[in-house]
Amino acid sequence: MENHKVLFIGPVGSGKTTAIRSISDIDCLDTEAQVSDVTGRRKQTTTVAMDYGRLTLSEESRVHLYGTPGQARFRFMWELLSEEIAKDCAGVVMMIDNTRNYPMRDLKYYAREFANVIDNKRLVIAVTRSDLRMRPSVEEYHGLLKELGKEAAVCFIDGRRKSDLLSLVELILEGQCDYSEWATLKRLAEAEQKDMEFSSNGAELEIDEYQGEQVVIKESVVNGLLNIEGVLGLAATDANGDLVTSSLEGSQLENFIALVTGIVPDQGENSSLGQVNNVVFRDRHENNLSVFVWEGMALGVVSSRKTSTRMIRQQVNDLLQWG
Ligand SMILES: Nc1nc2c(ncn2[C@@H]2O[C@H](COP(=O)(O)OP(=O)(O)O)[C@@H](O)[C@H]2O)c(=O)[nH]1
Ligand SMILES: [Mg+2]
Repeated sequence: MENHKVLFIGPVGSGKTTAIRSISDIDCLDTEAQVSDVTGRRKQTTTVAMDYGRLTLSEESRVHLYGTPGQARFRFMWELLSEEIAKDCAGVVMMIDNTRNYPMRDLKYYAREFANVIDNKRLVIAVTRSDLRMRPSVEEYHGLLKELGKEAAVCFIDGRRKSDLLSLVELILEGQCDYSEWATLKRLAEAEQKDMEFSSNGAELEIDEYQGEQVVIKESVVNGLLNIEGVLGLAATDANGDLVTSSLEGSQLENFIALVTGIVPDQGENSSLGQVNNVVFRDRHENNLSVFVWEGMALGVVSSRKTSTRMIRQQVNDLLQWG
């Protein structure tokens, strides 16, 4: 019996769980939890541990499918999966959701986070939700991969279509597996999904046109953040140091300005938005001030002491990508 492994990585909502479920011929491991944060606007549950599914190709050949949780707060699982599962996997499928605000930043981020795995494995970029937004285009992704010095096929797929996913697995296993019935398998899948409706379930999401990869703090991001329980206010400055938005007053605002014009220590790369530095301060009123700095811009979020600052960080990331 040949056992092949394929690892699925990528941001929340890009379709990893859906993909693995659609091609698995066994019931999938369920490590989904209800989402309680801004992710909930996009989907009801999120993977907390990992996805696992299995695809039997023939009596001699099986494919084991593993999916990582998307949110960076479950990063410990990424390390485990890259160390244990990825070392002998046939290849990696990186799923990218084309409707996020900065999908190419996601690609860069996951390429960096999983560099030790993908540097010596076959990599396929699977772009989903292109039914909702066409750009970035295949050419734009190719350009980015070239810039990064990475070789990978770029496939625009529908993450819900089994036949599309079979094509991805076929690409990964090409030359590594003797199975030759892919065409039949895909035809069967197409027949199965013939009567299924793949609605563009994004109509209610109001997805903006692609604006390029320059991070901007949109009004919807500000409102989204202010709606989070425990968030008391925020302020942001642009690359020139000018205040672009603020709901802070008095000493809180002064603190924020003083901090961003001063020196913010480097806390490492911890976000798909590139080099985002994040430090947390506690103010006189025992509230937390989380400061995020990237590419000269700064965002300060004041939250009550009871609210987890890690949660705030995740929400800032999700909102900047989705808001
Ligand atoms: N419109 C559209 N929806 C998709 C596509 N691919 C996946 N989805 C939906 O997007 C959501 C993805 O969620 P999930 O699989 O949990 O993503 P994960 O966080 O990567 O595991 C599901 O509701 C899918 O039905 C696509 O290509 N187009
Ligand atoms: Mg998932």
